[in-house]
Amino acid sequence: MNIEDYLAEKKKLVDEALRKYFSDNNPFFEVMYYSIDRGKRIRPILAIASYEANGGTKLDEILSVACGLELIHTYSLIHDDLPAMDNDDYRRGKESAHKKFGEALAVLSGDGLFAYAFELFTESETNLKQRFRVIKEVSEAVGPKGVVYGQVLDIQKHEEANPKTLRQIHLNKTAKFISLSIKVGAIMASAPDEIIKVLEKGGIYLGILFQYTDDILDVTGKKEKLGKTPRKDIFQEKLTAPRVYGLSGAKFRAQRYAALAKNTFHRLGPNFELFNEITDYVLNRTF
Ligand code: GRG
Repeated sequence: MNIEDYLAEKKKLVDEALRKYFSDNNPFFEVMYYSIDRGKRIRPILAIASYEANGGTKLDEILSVACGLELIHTYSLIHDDLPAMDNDDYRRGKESAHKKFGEALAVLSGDGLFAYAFELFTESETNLKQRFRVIKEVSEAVGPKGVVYGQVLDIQKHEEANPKTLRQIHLNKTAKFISLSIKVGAIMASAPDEIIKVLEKGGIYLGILFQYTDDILDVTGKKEKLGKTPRKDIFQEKLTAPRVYGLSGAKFRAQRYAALAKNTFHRLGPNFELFNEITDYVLNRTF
């Protein structure tokens, strides 16, 4: 199966599970689902891919955890779009949550998704030890030691194009969450710690690559294809890879991070070959 087909197949599984988690509930679930709908599902797909590569076979077990990751990711997008943060009216090819429902419901949607994610992480009573570890790892990666800190750095005014600050933003805002997604799949499949460590390292390189391509697409991408507003980083004078290294420098460094990720995943043998293909897909992505 080629990588596009693989990603489409897993995305379908995640989309179906998400629909299930947002059905038969009070009308606020529809409000939250509006923002959940239409994502690329990269993080849950990475969790599933890692679970399967590590020999996991119980799809339902990993799906609830994978969907929880997508809920947290979506909460961060909703809050990022708010007027108090990046102030963006367009997300996932439609009006962002505050534009559609007003700021109060957008804030509450984010809050609701964040809490509901942790309910999904505890969904099954089996693998209690793994689930406890997943919750600990998630809390670390998406909270003040990870995504939230990355956002704190991202919203600051950066007069200087400092490469060290750029790396801190990329690492915390994006890479730790991407790496976490791979890690939780491995934890849920009871992978040995030596493998988890290598996956985590490869995941950090892949995550930095993901943010490089995000920064590059902000310069080169089209609104319809991206589903979000391009050129916002330039307009808001954000600290991005093209600002620090120039567009061609950023593209060159993206290739270097892809090579670092692939060399790392390669150490794990043929079962993990898929991660090399995912890395190339991220390097060459157009949305
Ligand atoms: C508000 C705590 C808080 C954090 C916000 C998500 C975020 C941090 C900022 C949004 C801007 C940004 C470039 C974040 C880096 C992560 C990233 C590349 C998000 C976009 O993820 P995709 O491309 O989006 O996977 P879809 O919509 O496909 O899920």
